[in-house]
Amino acid sequence: MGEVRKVRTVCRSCHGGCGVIAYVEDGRVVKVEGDPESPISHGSMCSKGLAILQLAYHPQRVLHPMKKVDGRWERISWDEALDTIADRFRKVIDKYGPEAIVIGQGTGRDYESHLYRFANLLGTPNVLTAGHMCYVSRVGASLITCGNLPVCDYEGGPKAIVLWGCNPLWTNPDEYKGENFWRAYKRGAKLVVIDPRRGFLAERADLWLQLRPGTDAALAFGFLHVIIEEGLYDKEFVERYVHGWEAFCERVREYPLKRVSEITWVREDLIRRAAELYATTKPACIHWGVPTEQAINCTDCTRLLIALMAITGNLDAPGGNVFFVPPPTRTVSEFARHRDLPPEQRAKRLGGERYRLAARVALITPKVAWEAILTGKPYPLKAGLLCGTNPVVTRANAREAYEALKALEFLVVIDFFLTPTAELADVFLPAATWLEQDHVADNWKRHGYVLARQKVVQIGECWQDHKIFMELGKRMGQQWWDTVEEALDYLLEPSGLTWEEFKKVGYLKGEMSYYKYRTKGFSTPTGKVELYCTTLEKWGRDPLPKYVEVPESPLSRPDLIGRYPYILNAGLRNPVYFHSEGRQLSWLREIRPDPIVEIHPETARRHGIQEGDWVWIESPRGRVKQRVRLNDGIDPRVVVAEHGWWYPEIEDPGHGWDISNINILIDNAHETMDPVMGATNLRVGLCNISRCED
Ligand SMILES: Nc1nc2c(c(=O)[nH]1)N[C@H]1C(S)=C(S)[C@@H](COP(=O)(O)OP(=O)(O)OC[C@H]3O[C@@H](n4cnc5c(=O)[nH]c(N)nc54)[C@H](O)[C@@H]3O)O[C@H]1N2
Ligand SMILES: Nc1nc2c(c(=O)[nH]1)N[C@H]1C(S)=C(S)[C@@H](COP(=O)(O)OP(=O)(O)OC[C@H]3O[C@@H](n4cnc5c(=O)[nH]c(N)nc54)[C@H](O)[C@@H]3O)O[C@H]1N2
Ligand code: SF4
Ligand SMILES: [Mo]
Repeated sequence: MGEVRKVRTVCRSCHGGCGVIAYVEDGRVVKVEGDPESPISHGSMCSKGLAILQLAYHPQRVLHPMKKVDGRWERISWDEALDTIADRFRKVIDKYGPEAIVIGQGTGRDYESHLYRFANLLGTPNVLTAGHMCYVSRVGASLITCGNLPVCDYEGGPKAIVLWGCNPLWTNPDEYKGENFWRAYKRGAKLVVIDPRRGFLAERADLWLQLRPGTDAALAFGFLHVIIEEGLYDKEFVERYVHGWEAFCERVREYPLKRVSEITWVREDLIRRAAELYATTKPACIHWGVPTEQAINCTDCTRLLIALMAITGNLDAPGGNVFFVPPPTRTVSEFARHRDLPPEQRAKRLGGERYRLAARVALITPKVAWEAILTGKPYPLKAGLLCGTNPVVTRANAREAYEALKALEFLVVIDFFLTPTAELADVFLPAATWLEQDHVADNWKRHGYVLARQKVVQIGECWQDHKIFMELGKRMGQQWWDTVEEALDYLLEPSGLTWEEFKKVGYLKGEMSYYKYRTKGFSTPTGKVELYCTTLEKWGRDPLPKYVEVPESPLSRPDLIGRYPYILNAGLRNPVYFHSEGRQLSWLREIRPDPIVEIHPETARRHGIQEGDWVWIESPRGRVKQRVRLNDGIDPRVVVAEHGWWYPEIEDPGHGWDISNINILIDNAHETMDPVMGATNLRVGLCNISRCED
């Protein structure tokens, strides 16, 4: 037995944040455990975080760069890999311009600063993320409505909590841990759960609103209707800090409870009681989840929920939805040098004219990328670099994503494993996990924290993503630092700390203050909460929110309902997997061996299906199979399926990406997407089910 060394660091097997103590023996991590001193997690860790040991030392993990030669992977050196990429990128730039290169990532992984800097200095406006339908869409809609993202102040002691399409105990999303919610709930807060599915929290809720999937914006109108009609709003706040109140009220009047109830399937009296509970219990917060964004009403739904927070006086009030103050470090946008992207390049952003809000937050929706690759319009995309994303499994209309990525002339993928997406690449670069990197982790900045994630070990030849962007950037003639640490010093400079010093401190917390609008106003063009949005108006869009029917629903597509009679609610998470990750880790796979589709027992009876059967789920775009679990906590008209499935154990290069991948079934036509954000309607469609005979 060698000597055991303990290193304090921060997990990022989900969006991250939990404090970790890693035990190292002979240069190998032998154990990780929760750090009791972490202000975020207080010593707890989940299955995904603990499984990092299996991931980091997994036999299928790729530990060196590779290139594809005649359809087979060959090991190469970092020098050769980076020179090859720089050379190919330069050729594309010479011939088509930098905009012909798409730079992509998936969900937030604390390297946006570096990825965006690389893209901006390269001169391409075409950055593809998950932000069009997740989180960044929420941030964007918040920016144009109230200037900043409102976050639940669980620490401030809410007396009522509305979980609006959010399941924090399973998902620990963004800048939250389920733990924050649970503490506030245990202190006696009332709970309203808005969810089509009766889960652990719906069972415990004071009120559970089982809405039809995808109708959240209509339900929000119902809440507003009650609050305005009964005069339960904060009149002083509305008078002083709201822009467009009269026009907004007029719009709300178009949604009486009867209409809302018909759209949402929620009983009128239940909507009324929930709205009253929220408006009369002070303070109260709304925790919104990603299903409210993966919809045609993405932007408007966010705006409606902000309206609820604002007019009840809960915005930036202790225990309400607040604007946490981040610690003094350099912002991502400054580090990324967004201003250095020349205006003529910015103007070329794919879909930028149509999806103005997406352009405002510097991203594109995948649809326009696939179109540019497959049709050459409005101009061709020729090369791509994807870091930490598996769009073949995680994006709408997966077959189109697959065809498009296959058609790219040159593709680089940065990952741990050869995923179905990585198999389409020409060059593969091996990324370091969170155990193998030094970084100022900032996914928690909107909750007031940045955290020191320090390198515990080196494994194989893997590099942390930040270093990959730096070294590739330098080869492309960009201005970067010599080392990862120097870049971190630059990030930390406003705090007065160097990376070496910050590592010892562990984290920084911004100093919180409430009601900042009383002295500074809201950071919008009118300085107020814009329920009537002047930015949308400037863009020639409806400045007031509205409900648009789900694009593929029994109401909007009666022509499909005979063949596809069920509403598919796609993308239920489970506690052990993060999207398409983790299927190769036996600790996790033992818990969840198969993709699960939930159906109501009545539905099962109708089709002669039993618990555990494999079933085909079919939509107008194809069919995939998953395994049935019966759940009487969903509506018999709804089918709830998991996303993210592929089979690492299948050896051919497709790795079974088309067997159980629910996103093959999901549409991504422009008409189905949010008109300003390009959010894909990932969560809801029509489907049929039938027992697999084989
Ligand atoms: N374990 C695990 N954790 C994760 C992830 C993961 O894949 N696995 N993914 C991460 C990511 S990137 C994200 S964005 C977050 C998302 O995390 P959350 O925001 O919590 O969202 P979900 O878990 O997708 O859905 C939350 C709840 O919304 C319900 N729901 C489904 N459709 C609708 C609808 O139309 N309206 C309403 N009101 N409710 C609906 C679901 O039944 C579910 O109970 O989780 C993050 N954390
Ligand atoms: N139908 C349906 N589809 C959905 C959803 C849904 O609710 N329903 N949810 C959507 C949402 S909210 C999101 S955010 C997207 C997520 O979409 P993605 O981000 O594409 O999904 P992941 O599977 O988490 O990540 C892809 C890859 O990143 C790799 N990876 C993990 N960490 C790192 C790292 O640090 N560096 C590098 N280089 N690679 C890393 C993993 O090995 C994995 O192969 O999925 C979306 N897809
Ligand atoms: S919740 Fe996220 S950060 Fe915490 S241990 Fe689990 S995977 Fe890691
Ligand atoms: Mo997400």
